[in-house]
Amino acid sequence: MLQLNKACTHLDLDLLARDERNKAEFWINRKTLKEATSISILEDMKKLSFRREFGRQIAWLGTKDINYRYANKNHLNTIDFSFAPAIHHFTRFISKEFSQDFNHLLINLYSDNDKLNAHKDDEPELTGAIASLSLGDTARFTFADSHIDLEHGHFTIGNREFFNNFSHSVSPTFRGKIRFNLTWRTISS
Ligand SMILES: O=C(O)CCC(=O)C(=O)O
Ligand SMILES: [Fe+2]
Repeated sequence: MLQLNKACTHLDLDLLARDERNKAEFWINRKTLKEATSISILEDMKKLSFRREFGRQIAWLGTKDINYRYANKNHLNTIDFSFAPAIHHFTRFISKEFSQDFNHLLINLYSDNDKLNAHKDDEPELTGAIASLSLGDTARFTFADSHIDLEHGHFTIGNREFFNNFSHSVSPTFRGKIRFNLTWRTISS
């Protein structure tokens, strides 16, 4: 079971301090999660079923009846966060930390040579930041003239301006093993 209090203590999200975040036009932060938290969330992954979409597999869950529509496809939440207890705890934690009601979680699963081509997460119904957690193998996240290698336990969060302005892409995994990337979003209704 996720030890939320310990996880909170070890997850100091103020890599870029709150007031600096408020001043910056674009920002993306990265931090590493406590291993116990990553393992609990990986346990939740086993309960989900994934389907193929645009070069990788996906699953989604979140607040009932919230629909995230992109690329002419609906992603309506029929599974509530409470179905996945570690994810549920972590969602509440980041929602409080960032004062944002994350109501949709899109999970990417990369295996073999899966990758994600350049895209923006700029659908008009998306509001606020997108938070993401990488588990498993490492992949390269490329944006603008820059990149970050996302390893197991890396938690990133980028603001709306970042996702509206920067295309980003994701490489195949470095060691050919599987990688999960969980992306928490807020869909306005
Ligand atoms: O796999 C990643 O790190 C990012 C995934 C992504 O860009 C997305 O789901 O929109
Ligand atoms: Fe994206």
